[in-house]
Amino acid sequence: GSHPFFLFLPLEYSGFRGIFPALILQNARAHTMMKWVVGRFRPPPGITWEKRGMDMRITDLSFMQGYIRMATDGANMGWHERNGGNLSYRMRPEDVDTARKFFDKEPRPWVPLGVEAPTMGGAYFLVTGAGNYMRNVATDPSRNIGIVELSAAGDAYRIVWGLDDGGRPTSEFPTHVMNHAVRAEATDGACRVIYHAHPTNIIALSYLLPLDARTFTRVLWKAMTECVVVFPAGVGVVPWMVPGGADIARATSEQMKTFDAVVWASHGLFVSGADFDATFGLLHTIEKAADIYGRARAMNGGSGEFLNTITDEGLRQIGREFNVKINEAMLDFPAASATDN
Ligand code: 2HA
Ligand code: ZN
Repeated sequence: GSHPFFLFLPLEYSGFRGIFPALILQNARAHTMMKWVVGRFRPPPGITWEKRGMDMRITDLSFMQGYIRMATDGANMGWHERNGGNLSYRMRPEDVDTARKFFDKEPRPWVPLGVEAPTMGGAYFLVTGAGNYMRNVATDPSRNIGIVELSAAGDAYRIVWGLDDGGRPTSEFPTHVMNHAVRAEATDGACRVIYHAHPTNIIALSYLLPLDARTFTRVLWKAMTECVVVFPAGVGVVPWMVPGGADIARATSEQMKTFDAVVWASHGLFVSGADFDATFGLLHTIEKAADIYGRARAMNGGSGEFLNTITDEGLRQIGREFNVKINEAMLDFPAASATDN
């Protein structure tokens, strides 16, 4: 049977004031019948069925809206050519509660994940489908994204909503799950979003710089003043690897123990965050810093030796003023003693 629901119906137009909360219906037939009954009230223009809480769609849920907006924004930024990039959201228990009535009556079969993430056992993820285009998520959500449930052992998944017509989660799903496990642990459970994109400038930079975290972090921190506040731990780097498998998943999650952002050489970027805004903003900031560095170098005749830069002491000063703990291993000189202030 279906779930009971409450109908909160403003009755201004029938002479009542306030809210009428008393209709509790038990099944789809009663739902249809009540739509007919309530329809007799002739709602004023602008009061849709959705606004009355009837015929609510899964895409009306706020986590869905946040996901869809981010996918669209990323596509509009040019970070998702063709089927490039993918996005996953680890659902809160309350998200699962509100979404559950939309789940398939019969979940699809379990599929091995290829890696194991025991701490993620039983979690639900909203995730991009393999081969699907980010730019199509908004226009056709149930075909391009899906909700998957992880097995109790965290080593298999099954689709419970979406990915219509035989779709499956992104090829990078193993990396997403392992990163969720590592970042959830690193942030006391705060991290909920993992995002992979192909932003132009950070990829270009991976052809110029030595592929180590310290070099990339210093270049990006010094390219734009607020970078060190946005990613005070720095960025990790994974050398070129074949994408989509368990090896790159393990290599990335190893870096994610220290960093909330990891560059994939000649490929793109993986970032993590507590919500859609923080995660999108992190990738945007890193990509913009890479853009500025590349332009400054081009303006400088190709050289990375600039007339002006932000000093290491300047970075430390920002850390003190903004009260963020900067990863000292990325800085050149021993931290100034308290008496130097
Ligand atoms: O989703 O970006 O790395 C396609 C990819 C794989
Ligand atoms: Zn990719």
